[in-house]
Amino acid sequence: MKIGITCYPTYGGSGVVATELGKALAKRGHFVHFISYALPMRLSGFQENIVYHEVEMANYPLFEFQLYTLALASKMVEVARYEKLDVFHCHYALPHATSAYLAKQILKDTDIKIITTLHGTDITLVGLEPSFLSIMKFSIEQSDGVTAVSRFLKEKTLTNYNINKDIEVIPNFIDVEKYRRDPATKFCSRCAPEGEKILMHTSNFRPVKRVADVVRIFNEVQKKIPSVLVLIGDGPDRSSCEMLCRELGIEKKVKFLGKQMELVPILSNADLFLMPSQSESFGLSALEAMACEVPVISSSVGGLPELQVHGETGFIAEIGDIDRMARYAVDLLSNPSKHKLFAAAARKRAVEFESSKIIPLYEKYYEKILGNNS
Ligand code: GMT
Repeated sequence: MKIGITCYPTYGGSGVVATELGKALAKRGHFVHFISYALPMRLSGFQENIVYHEVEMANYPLFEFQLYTLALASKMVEVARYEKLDVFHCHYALPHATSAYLAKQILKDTDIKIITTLHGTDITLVGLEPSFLSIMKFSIEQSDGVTAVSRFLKEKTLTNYNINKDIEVIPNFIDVEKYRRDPATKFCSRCAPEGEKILMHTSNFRPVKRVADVVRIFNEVQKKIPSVLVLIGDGPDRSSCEMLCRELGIEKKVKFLGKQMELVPILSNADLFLMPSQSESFGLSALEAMACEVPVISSSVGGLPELQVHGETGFIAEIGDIDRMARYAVDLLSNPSKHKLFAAAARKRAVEFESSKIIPLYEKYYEKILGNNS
């Protein structure tokens, strides 16, 4: 198949899923064309069957705001026509599915299909803005196929937008060969020189991630257990979290690593992963941690209970219940045999989301939407 993938190229779950999917599809013999405004973060290096097409932005003094949706649609038309694409696969609905709809109108002489994969904040936050509600509903309804990364997200989409459409649930996936604990890595030995327990969190530091809760949970834990907190990523809440660490007097025990490309050597040092999000449609970073044998303490929101097994791979608590999450953390960190069982269970659960099991679900779905599933 010839597949045009559009995603956000930056640090973020939807871009990671889109890029890893494209790379896996290319390895399986499909031709994949990435269409975006920048090279997707995980798309470095040459790979057979993959081409990247950059959306060029027209600059004209009259355009106070750049016309990305239109520029993207134009590039989609160009790539589809000359590369004879079978399908546009849009990751994150806005504006990608809208641009694809526009492109498809221009490509009326072709039979190109649109598949939109919903990832989370496109449905739970951005699309609910009153100014976007109708365009979101329209773009989803006009897609030939729609997938969501959890049952939770599927239900939210149907009810939030009052949509009557088949939505296929295809969860996030992980390369469990690449994401496996490597005991040889000593990445964090400087962070925890006295053998302290290491708690970790990865995110884009947006309010939805509640990173301040991560800091507060750690503050409780470090009172009882010698420990350090390693925070990976960057975003709007980072400065206020750094400030909070200073206010709590724990700044020496908290390491902000910023954005990191290679997570396995870091995760391989973690004892516990914290994800107290306000909303989380799946929780890809929790899956990455679990694959590296790191138990997770998370909130009970969204798709997290579809990933995590409470009392086996980690613990789940109500949003904002810092005390309970801290108690769970102390319980696990002070009980080595229990921790070992949880770490093994986390890895075992992650293996259920192995790429080789999930990628064929996308292929099968493409076939269905293209009408090749005789
Ligand atoms: O929350 C992020 O890290 C970014 C966001 C995105 O769309 O880039 O992630 C969403 O998509 C991921 C991949 O499908 C999911 O694993 C995340 O749970 C989801 N984030 C939220 O729902 C907040």
